[in-house]
Amino acid sequence: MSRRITRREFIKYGAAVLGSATLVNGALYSLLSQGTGIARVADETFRTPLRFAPFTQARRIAPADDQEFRTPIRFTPFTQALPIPPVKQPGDSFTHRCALPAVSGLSAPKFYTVQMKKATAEIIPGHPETVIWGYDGLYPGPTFRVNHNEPAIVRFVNGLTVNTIVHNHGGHNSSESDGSDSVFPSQVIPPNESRDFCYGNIAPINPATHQQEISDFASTQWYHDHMMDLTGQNVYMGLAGFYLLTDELEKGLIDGGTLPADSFNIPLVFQDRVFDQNAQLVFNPGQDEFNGWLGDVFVVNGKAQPYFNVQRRKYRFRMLNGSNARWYELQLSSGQFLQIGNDSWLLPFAIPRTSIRLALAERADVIIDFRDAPNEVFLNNILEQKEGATPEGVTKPGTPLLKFIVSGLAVSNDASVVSGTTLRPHTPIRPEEIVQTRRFVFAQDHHWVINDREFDPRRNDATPKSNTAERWIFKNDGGDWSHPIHPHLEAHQIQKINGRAPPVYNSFKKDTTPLGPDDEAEVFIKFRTFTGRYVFHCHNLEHEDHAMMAAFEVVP
Ligand SMILES: [Cu+2]
Repeated sequence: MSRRITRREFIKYGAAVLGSATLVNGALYSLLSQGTGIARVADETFRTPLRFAPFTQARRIAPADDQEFRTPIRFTPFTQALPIPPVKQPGDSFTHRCALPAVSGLSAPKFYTVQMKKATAEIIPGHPETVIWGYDGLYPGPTFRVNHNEPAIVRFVNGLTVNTIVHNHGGHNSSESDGSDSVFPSQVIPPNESRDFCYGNIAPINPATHQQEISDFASTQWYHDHMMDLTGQNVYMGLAGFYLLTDELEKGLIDGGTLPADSFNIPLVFQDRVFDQNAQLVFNPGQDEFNGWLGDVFVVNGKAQPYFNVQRRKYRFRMLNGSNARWYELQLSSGQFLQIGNDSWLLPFAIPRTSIRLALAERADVIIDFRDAPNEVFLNNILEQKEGATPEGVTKPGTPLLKFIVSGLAVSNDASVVSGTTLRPHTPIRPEEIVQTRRFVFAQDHHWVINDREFDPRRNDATPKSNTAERWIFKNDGGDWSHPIHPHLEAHQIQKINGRAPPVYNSFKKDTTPLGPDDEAEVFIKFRTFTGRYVFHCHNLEHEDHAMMAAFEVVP
């Protein structure tokens, strides 16, 4: 039975954490929160049972006892440049057993090899390098840039000491290459082994025409670890990167001068981390009863509070919330965003936004116009969050995550995109296509559950028929938690949030739908191209790891 638990009074972060992190002009930045009186959990019945390979691998990455909960070191922010992850280059072909989708028009695949390994990186300026686990030893991993209909066969080699598996988030891929160990255990990559993942880089296939639905072709995916029970740890240690796709339609927008060229197209992943006195990562989510592990150091592309030099022109940023449990609401100190994409997909038209909230794993593809900007512009997080369970209210001006240093004269002939500019067409799933309604309730019952049950990889909780559309209702039964829900394989379209139409920017394609406390979302989802087993789950990585996941099987 689902049991409602009121907001607990224990294991709270110090109330001053985010307040003390607020700064605008780059003065010395104290990360040390004061007076964090950490109490032990009183409610023993609350324990997550950890039924799936509990603690078989190091969960506690660095000593993190109750007295060493917050990052005890300081640094001066905005003294180091924003790192831009390198573009992953294809290499020699290799023998593989991948089944690429049966689609006409595919070109020869490109072959990539990625080595997962331990490395070090200077995350906090002026402090020792931090041990990370990176794709190719990089944090974040290299950025894939791939073309429509040009398959990528990626061999991931595990040079770490933990099991891994790779999920290409937002991808439309076979079950085998989807990267969920729970439904495809043979794709788990044990230490010193490798597995191949085959990405067709196609759009879903319309069964009537046998043509790809170009309206559903993705732009901004990200790849990250997806090992049940270890996802939070593995992503926290650095296993995440961007996977960007493009097609003729998007190239046309760029070549025609509507969208900025690739050199002004920058990925930004926002993450929060805790460090010890030696600048090493601290991770111990059990300390907060798996509500979600929050950091107190804000990291963008693997660097704590960097700066980025920009010209007076329009830039395109792929903004990703890559944190374990922290939500963001992003706002500029001057100017506003022009949103051109939501999660993986370009929007049908550009939408101005004064601030953008990103739940876990959500992305916003935005244009920032610096032509009339002052010499310094801060990208601020105005959302307060003191515990992993859920964000709180908005606070201004918030915490600056990134400083843009703007210089030069405004360019003429800049990208032409403005509010309302047409981007990718949207083909809605129509109500008359719906053949089935399913309801999923996300709750807390000693552990994180869906419809009162924790995840069991042997069980299918839905068996949609291929080439049909369904109505899925996601209900958050908890007044104290938020859950961003992510079904694999397909986009979904939000019809209603709490009985009302969603805001326009959330009314097209999504791959992650945030549920605030007590929220109910109704979405349409259509299952195309592939049959087989997939999962959907909460994307708070601690909730996901502790059983808030379900499997579904697309059947012929
Ligand atoms: Cu959750």
